[in-house]
Amino acid sequence: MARGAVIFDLDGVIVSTDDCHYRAWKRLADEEGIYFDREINHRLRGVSRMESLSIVLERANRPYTAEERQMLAERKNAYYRELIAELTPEDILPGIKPLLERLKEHGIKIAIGSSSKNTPLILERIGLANYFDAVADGNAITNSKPDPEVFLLAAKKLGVPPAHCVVIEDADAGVEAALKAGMRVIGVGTAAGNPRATWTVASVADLSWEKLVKCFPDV
Ligand code: B16
Ligand code: MG
Repeated sequence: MARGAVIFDLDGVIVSTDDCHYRAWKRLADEEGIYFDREINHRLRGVSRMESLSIVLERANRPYTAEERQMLAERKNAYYRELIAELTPEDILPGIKPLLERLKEHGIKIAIGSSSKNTPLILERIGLANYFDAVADGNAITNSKPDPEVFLLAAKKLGVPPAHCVVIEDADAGVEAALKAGMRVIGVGTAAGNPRATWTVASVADLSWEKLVKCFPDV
């Protein structure tokens, strides 16, 4: 049986696509005359595209039909894909590549647990398309974070019990999702101040290997 697994969130943990999301939503909101700033953007972390749109439209001064919402979401995604098309392996965040390699060396499984439907494109752009033991993403789930579905799916695909999985997340919604899945969770970046996380670090580059392997007693 596998020794355990680390499940990585994608946006904001592996790569800073969180800023690309912000710029794409900002462009859409400006075109529609809707107020949008980084504080509102913070609420979109980890949640699905359509739920994100509902949050953006809270500031709209008129209602939008279901058809209009669909078109707005598609427009935002086109802007976002223009930005992520520029990603390269250089955009992988500090500390990620050495951690992934060390986990592999020690027989600890690695997976992606992301709400994003653009996960395959992002992984391809940063050169990690066939790197993970399992990928669970927005294309395969019905309920996005804070629902635990994406992390439970990752664990199932890996064949590792949830209690033997550790999640690394930058979103408060993702911290809740991991806890609901019965997993331990390390809060990084914007989740580094989240008291609900099992432990927190400013960046994956600051993560202690000694502390992490204690989660996997037989390693
Ligand atoms: P897409 P994660 C999430 O990815 C983002 O944090 C969130 O801001 C975004 O709305 C969501 O993916 C859906 O993304 O529009 O590409 O399907 O942080 O769970 O990796
Ligand atoms: Mg994230």
